Amino acid sequence: METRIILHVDMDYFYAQIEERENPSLRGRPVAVCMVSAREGSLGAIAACNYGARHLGLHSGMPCFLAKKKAPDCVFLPARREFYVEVSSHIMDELKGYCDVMEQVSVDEAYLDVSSRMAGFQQVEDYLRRVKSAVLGRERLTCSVGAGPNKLLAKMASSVNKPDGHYIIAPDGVDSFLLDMPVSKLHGVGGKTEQTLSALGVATVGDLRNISLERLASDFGAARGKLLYDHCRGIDASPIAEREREQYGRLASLRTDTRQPEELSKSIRSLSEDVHRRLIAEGVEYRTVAAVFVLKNLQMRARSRTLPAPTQSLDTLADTAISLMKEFLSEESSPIRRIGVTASSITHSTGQKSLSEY
Ligand code: DCP
Ligand code: MG
Ligand code: MG
Repeated sequence: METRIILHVDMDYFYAQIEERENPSLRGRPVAVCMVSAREGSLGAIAACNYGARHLGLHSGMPCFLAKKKAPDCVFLPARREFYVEVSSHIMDELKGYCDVMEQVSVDEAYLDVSSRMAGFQQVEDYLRRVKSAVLGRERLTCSVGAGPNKLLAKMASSVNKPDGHYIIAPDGVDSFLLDMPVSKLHGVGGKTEQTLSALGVATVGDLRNISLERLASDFGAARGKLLYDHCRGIDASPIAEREREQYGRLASLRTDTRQPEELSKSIRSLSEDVHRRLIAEGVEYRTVAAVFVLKNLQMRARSRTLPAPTQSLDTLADTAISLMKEFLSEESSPIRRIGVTASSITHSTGQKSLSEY
């Protein structure tokens, strides 16, 4: 296989950084974004922390009530997941322009195959800076980017100089990057694997190279054994697998908090037009429509409906979202601050229009 050039882009403290951007008075303060249990309205676990909050010992996954005890001066905010997903989709659209194939792996990270965009690794640094400034220009958010000859190394590289950093592992730098690294830092080596390896006298990635494939296969099974054998050598042939986007959505703030059906309908129509444009551009159909509501107290609610068959219709999208909005108004009494429309259950359009669409 020819040498590939793979980038891994990962946004810095993603949810928390978005909240800082939205509210500049948060800058310089420790901030944690908490998942909220929709039913009880109570705080669950921390989803994201900015670096100030990390210095106070907070981390994602930590229960929020514990975090509040540990760091009472930290700002705790409820997660606005749909909004972050919306921001994420703009970033992913931007990144797509910088590669031939892209694989989005989570809300804030993606692999980009940029092999055809440059002559070799000596040009990567320049390119990384361009990618970072494109993301910053589009969404005013920083990210960290790693480059390597495969996904394994690109991913490890992106975390080396986090936040707002970049790091490049060229093919001739793979060994010096890996050899002295603690084996626990190798992708896929968790606590239990680390223990088993330690019993074999393995502390560093370099030590792991001394263990035979047969031995690894007998201790970890054929598939995992082979993976460990390859990964400690910096080998990873896995392809960049483009994934279908799961949903297309738009969210917008209303001029004032409102419960006026006419005004909400108008917003829904215009958001639907945006979503529809993207569906057409990518040649896809949707089967599920959701209307999303951010209430006055910033809590988020959604109502969704699945249609009998996939469609690309703009009217169906808008009308369904409007009827969901009316249902919502009859059930909830809070004014609405932001409103959104999403289309999901995405499939590729067959190109055949049903008679009713002519
Ligand atoms: N996330 C979450 N729950 C977790 C971990 C993450 O909800 N247990 C969400 C919030 C994060 C986002 O996913 O902002 C991205 O996750 P990352 O692991 O990339 O973490 P961050 O972007 O927050 O921080 P970093 O700067 O380390 O990438
Ligand atoms: Mg991140
Ligand atoms: Mg991430």
